[in-house]
Amino acid sequence: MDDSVYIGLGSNLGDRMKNLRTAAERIGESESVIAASRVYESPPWGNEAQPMFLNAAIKIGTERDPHGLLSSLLDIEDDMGRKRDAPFGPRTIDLDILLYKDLILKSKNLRIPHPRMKFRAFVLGPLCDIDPDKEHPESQKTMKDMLGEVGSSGLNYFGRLLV
Ligand code: PH2
Ligand code: MG
Ligand code: MG
Repeated sequence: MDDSVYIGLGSNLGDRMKNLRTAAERIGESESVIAASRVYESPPWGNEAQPMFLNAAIKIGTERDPHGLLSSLLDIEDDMGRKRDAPFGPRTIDLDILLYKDLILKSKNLRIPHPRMKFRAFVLGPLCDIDPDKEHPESQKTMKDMLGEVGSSGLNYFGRLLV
């Protein structure tokens, strides 16, 4: 049984690095942060007419259930001024539950594993920094193999998340 929970962080508005760090600190106030990835810059996926993104991931231990964790992440997004306009549009901060233990969950407002992570180097790259041999609970593929499939072109090292 794997108890790890992985959160994806993204920002493409304002001081992007500061936004990622503030969000990681805020998460650390209520969860235990076990590991952090590096920070990467990549072009916007899905809606190309917007600024470049910074992305990272953290591994946490949590006592919250998935919906409880989601609502605490949404509170942090709201506190940090996140506006919810266009799907895939620009955002000060985006906090996504990527993997929650070995759970597969398909509810109306929450799907775990994150349904688009398998297509996204900006999610898989950070996860590979933390746990390259972690298996996806549906495909049983490792993060490393999944990153190999999508390739990491366009994903550029930008800096460290935690200093
Ligand atoms: N998030 C999106 C849409 N497109 N592109 C990149 N590079 N990084 C993101 O985090 C991202 C995106 C909506 O969640
Ligand atoms: Mg997202
Ligand atoms: Mg989101």
